[in-house]
Amino acid sequence: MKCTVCRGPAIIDLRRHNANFCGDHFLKFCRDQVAKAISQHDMIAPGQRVLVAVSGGKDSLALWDLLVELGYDVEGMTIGLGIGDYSDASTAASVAFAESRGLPLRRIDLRGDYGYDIPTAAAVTRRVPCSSCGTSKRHLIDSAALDGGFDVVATGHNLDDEAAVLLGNVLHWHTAYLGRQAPVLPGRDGFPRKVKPLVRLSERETAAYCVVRGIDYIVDECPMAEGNRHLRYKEALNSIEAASPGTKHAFYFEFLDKAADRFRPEAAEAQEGLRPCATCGSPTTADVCAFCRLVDRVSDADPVPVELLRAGRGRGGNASNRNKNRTKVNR
Ligand code: Q46
Ligand code: ZN
Ligand code: ZN
Repeated sequence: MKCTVCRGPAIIDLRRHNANFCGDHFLKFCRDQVAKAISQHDMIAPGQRVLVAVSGGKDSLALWDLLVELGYDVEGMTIGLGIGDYSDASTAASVAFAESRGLPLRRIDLRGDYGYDIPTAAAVTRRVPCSSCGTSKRHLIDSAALDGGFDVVATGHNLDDEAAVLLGNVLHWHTAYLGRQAPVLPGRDGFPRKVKPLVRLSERETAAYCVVRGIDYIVDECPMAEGNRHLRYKEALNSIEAASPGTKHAFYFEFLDKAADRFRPEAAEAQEGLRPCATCGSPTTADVCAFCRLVDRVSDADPVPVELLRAGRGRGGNASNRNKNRTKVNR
């Protein structure tokens, strides 16, 4: 197998692009795809300060590395969720990456800074872990971006993520979600601008990028994600993609071109009536925002170990219920 560009030995074949690349040209391909996504969707202007949400996984570390390579002014942010060994490994990978490259990393620890962790929150609220996790991550990243004067928040959602979320939203006709599924969410009162520069790269490509760049990322998925619908949608799309390369890309980008605008009114309607939270000032449709209500409810609770939550599925929901709220909704 030869590199399509230089005819040297190729290390990867990309069937949807009908191309093979050597290491150097694969890295160039990844940088070009990210630069193209940023410019096509006006994601980041020159000189803007970017906060990257980092989990220690392949996508967020590849994103951080790519943005630095492309010359952007980037800071990382990681949140210790308290999900057993997974969270320890996640923080360790993020810290090791930042230190090895001398990059700034903001760290928040839910237990140390707010008096709770995700397994405990799931047990106390009796809801799926991804519900309190999503609420916490969104609130803390949004607040850090606004308080820190960042112009934009970048997240590591890749093409597989976006196509799987799109499939889920279509299968259930979540029209308000369809109306705000976009590679860019503009900033407005109380919400920072959010962008997804990896939308033109697949999961396999971000993993290969990390390997070629020598980035040590955590391979294990969050244990709370097992059995969720999002993973099943990815598998379904992967089997279609295997038979027909390029389908995922077409599904997502043709949606953006031809259909997304049709659902904007539903998305706007769902966000009507936002007002400042009485406690923290963040936008909410209630008197007190979901994050402040969560902290109020769970911060004094006795810690629940992640193993207990996983064994006693009833407390956090069964395997399928547990993940019902694990949508990649950004707000
Ligand atoms: S970390 Fe949190 Fe994810 Fe784990 S608990 Fe769910 S939302 S699956 S991206
Ligand atoms: Zn080459
Ligand atoms: Zn609040």
